[in-house]
Amino acid sequence: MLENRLPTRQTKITGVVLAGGMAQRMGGTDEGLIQLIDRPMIDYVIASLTPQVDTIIINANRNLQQYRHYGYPVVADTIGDFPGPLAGIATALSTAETDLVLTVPCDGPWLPSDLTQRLLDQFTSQNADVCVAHDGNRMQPVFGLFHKRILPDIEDYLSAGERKLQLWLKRVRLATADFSDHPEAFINVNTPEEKERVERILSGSTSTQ
Ligand SMILES: Nc1nc2c(ncn2[C@@H]2O[C@H](COP(=O)(O)OP(=O)(O)O)[C@@H](O)[C@H]2O)c(=O)[nH]1
Ligand SMILES: [Mg+2]
Repeated sequence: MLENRLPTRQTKITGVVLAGGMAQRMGGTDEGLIQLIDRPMIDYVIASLTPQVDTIIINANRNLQQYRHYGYPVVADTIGDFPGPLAGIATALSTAETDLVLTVPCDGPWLPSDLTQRLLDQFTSQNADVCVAHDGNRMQPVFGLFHKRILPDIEDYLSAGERKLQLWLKRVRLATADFSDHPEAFINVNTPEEKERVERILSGSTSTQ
């Protein structure tokens, strides 16, 4: 059972680690389980996410047994063929018991410690359906806060054969939260070269700047 270490927050939030991609640029290796220095990549994400949410779900499409070792529910996409992150978001929204779901990718080891708070502030003040992070140049929609009420619209969109998360966002009341002061948050590991770079940064031999 997770302790909610944000006593001022009344709204319950489920954190979802999106680990359901094919990771083609990684040669198809299951991204969340790739070793970064001495631990699977998802360990870093879960460690940063835990104090920010009330409960966690892992969304994965392979190696479900290994993901279950973390002790959280592991859910596979309800739509097959790896249609993209929106399928993972839909799966999470249909599984979560809270109205609000925070998504993060499994391949970014530096989640801001105030990710939830900043997304929730903008979500609430802009009366949004969805609030996503903005890095100063562009939206980073897999770092997002989604309300359960938009699930039917995602399902319609996916059933129509649409896939693109960025385009789907045009259909909802969208807020963004500024994280331009956290450029490291959006460094993610998509290729073996990026993995090497991130490992160098984590081991302290170089900086994120
Ligand atoms: N559930 C699910 N998640 C996916 C799928 N494709 C990608 N993802 C997840 O979405 C996130 C972003 O995917 P990634 O390939 O790293 O995209 P990029 O970093 O934006 O180029 C990662 O956490 C992936 O695991 C999918 O088909 N289903
Ligand atoms: Mg990525």
